[in-house]
Amino acid sequence: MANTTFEFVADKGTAVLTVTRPEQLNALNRETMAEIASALDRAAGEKGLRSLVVTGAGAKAFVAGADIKQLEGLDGEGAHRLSTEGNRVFSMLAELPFPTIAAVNGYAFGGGCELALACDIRLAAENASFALPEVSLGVCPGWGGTQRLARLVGTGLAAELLFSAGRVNAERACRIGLVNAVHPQEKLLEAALELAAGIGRNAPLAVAACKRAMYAGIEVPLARALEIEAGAFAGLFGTDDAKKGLAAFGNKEKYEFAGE
Ligand code: CO8
Repeated sequence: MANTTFEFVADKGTAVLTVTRPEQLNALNRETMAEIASALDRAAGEKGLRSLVVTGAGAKAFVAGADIKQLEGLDGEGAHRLSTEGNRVFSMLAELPFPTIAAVNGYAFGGGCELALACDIRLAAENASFALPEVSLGVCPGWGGTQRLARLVGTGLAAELLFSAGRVNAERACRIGLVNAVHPQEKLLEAALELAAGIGRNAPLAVAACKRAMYAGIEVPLARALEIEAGAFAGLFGTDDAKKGLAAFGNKEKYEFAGE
């Protein structure tokens, strides 16, 4: 993979997907998107994987957006194809059956911001900067930006960011809930891996059930959402992990969840 790397850490419990086009500030061209898709395919099929960290190479950028050079000259049909294909890839990321953490180590603009938004959790380096600058280029976000941002921070803040194309620094991003925490640049990956390891110590099927129920639930009325949660809760009682985890508490023992 020339434009991305995919590595396992922590006894294969966590994988790190890094976009590696630092000379272009990790901008996403077609090849890079295809590589991300195949890395996500691999992650989805990897038994025992409990989390994925997504980051960018270098000290300047997470991902500075879709590769603008590939947008020039597109007609409506080509733009629709590119949007649909990007949405397919980012939805693969969003729908992975385990948690995903964006370690945003610099510029997260346009498609880069949308990549971070497709993750479950965002951590930022102090130098991180977020923007959806598409309207300043005469276009609008096409990889989920108008949808996932509004769902995350609400329509008022999303409207400001979308309409102004303005930048949000790490401190403000944290204040408005766009990121969960801010770390010094050199500690960011370590913080992401530590969070991933902590999540990985919990029962994977239970974590997956939380993820499914949470995202399915926010799309429907609360009464239906609570039914979804009840179904998720009930479903876990057939698992070994629930039986052993609950029994271990009573016995004052520590149980290492096997994901079964
Ligand atoms: N695309 C292509 N190349 C880029 C991009 C990008 N998004 N961002 C940076 N680069 C390249 C630059 O062209 C430059 O290359 P070269 O050295 O060959 O000239 C190199 O990276 C370094 O960049 P700069 O010299 O500009 O670095 P600076 O530190 O001066 O500036 C910035 C950094 C502020 C991040 C600046 O590069 C910038 O403004 N980049 C563009 C940011 C942007 O507008 N991103 C949004 C793009 S649109 C988008 O993402 C739409 C997503 C939805 C697509 C839907 C498909 C239909």
